[in-house]
Amino acid sequence: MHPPEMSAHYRWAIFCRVVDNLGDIGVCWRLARMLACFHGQQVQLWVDDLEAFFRLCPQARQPAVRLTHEGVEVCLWGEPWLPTACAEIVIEAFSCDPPASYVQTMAAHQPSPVWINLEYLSAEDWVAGVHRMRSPHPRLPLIKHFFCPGFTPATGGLPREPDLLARRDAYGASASARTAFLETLGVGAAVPGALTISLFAYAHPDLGEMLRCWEQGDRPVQLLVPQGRMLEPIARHLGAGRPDTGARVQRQALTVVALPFVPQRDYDRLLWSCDVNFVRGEDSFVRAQWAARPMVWQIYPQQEQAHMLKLEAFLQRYTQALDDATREAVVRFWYAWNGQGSLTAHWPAYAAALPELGRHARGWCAELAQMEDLATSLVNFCKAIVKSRVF
Ligand code: TRH
Repeated sequence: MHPPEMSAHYRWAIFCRVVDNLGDIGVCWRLARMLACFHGQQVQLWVDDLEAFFRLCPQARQPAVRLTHEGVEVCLWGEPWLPTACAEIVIEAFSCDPPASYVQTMAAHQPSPVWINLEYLSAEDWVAGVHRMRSPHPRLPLIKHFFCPGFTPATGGLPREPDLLARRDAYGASASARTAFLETLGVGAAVPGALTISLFAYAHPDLGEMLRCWEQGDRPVQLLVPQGRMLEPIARHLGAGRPDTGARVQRQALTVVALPFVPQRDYDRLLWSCDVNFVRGEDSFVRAQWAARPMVWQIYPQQEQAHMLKLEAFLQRYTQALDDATREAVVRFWYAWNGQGSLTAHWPAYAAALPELGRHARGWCAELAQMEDLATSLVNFCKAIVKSRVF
């Protein structure tokens, strides 16, 4: 990573609405933390659902509507909005519309704050055209800039802590670190020869079919499932009650272990511990790429199947360097995991391709790591605007 040129400390406000799930706060918290910890910025994170934040950061939990954690001031974005001093850089995550009175304060501020709309991640080609685009406010003297994370240097890049890959490699070099970490999650003795899979997903109508396939497979599968909406249907399939954290249920070749919901700072180590990671949404999807292991992505479903275009766009980039057979194995299984195609028909080819996919995942990760990371490109972009407004 290139160290940011900006040594000045600016006041940042990040606005986050938790629409559903954990991706909105997952991305915002990660970005806020990176700006504070690695770029020395003064960051306020306004979130309308503190519970969602505490789920990711249980160690920060306290009965307060404002707290400081890892150098970030985390504040409840409550209603009504109380007058608050304006930051120099305002990030509106995913078009969440900061409070109207805060926008008025921004308009009255001299010089105008930098206003960024941080977009959702997409591998589609249009992203490069929208990234950094200016959008003047229809009435107020304010300009909003679109900032798009992405997979090419023409975008804002991906969130990546500067020490992430070194920490991953150190962890990977220590079998005892892996065993010790998995023990903290209640994963007991390893199943000999097993394929260890982490599973984080939305509901899937054919999940039972997939589980049966793993039960009946030649290779043992150890399925690690953090607390969340997957455990209920898995328990139903297994004919068990909802497994408590630490519960371990075995059916033929399949062993399911119910994990706690892992704090976000530990989730990487779960991904680094597995042979295959099933991930979803945005943030876990990016972390699985930094884990440099085979992964299966369940994209956040949108109306009228709009998400399938995004899936296709990513697959086109991700599988470009693969031979035809391996590409087909990935594309077919990922489509099946996203509701188009048979999971059981396509799992064997995907499983057979895993050694090749492991090599590929390392190459893909190394390529992505050449790009400037999201926080650094944001800092450099905002610095240039601040400078142009002051002088
Ligand atoms: O929760 P998600 O489905 O979030 C989605 C997407 O962001 C989607 O784009 C957005 O529109 C929608 O939310 C509203 O998946 P995502 O993005 O992977 O976020 C999950 C977060 O939870 C991520 O930061 C990783 C974290 N996590 C843990 O910290 N511990 C865990 O045990 C697990 C399974 C996840």
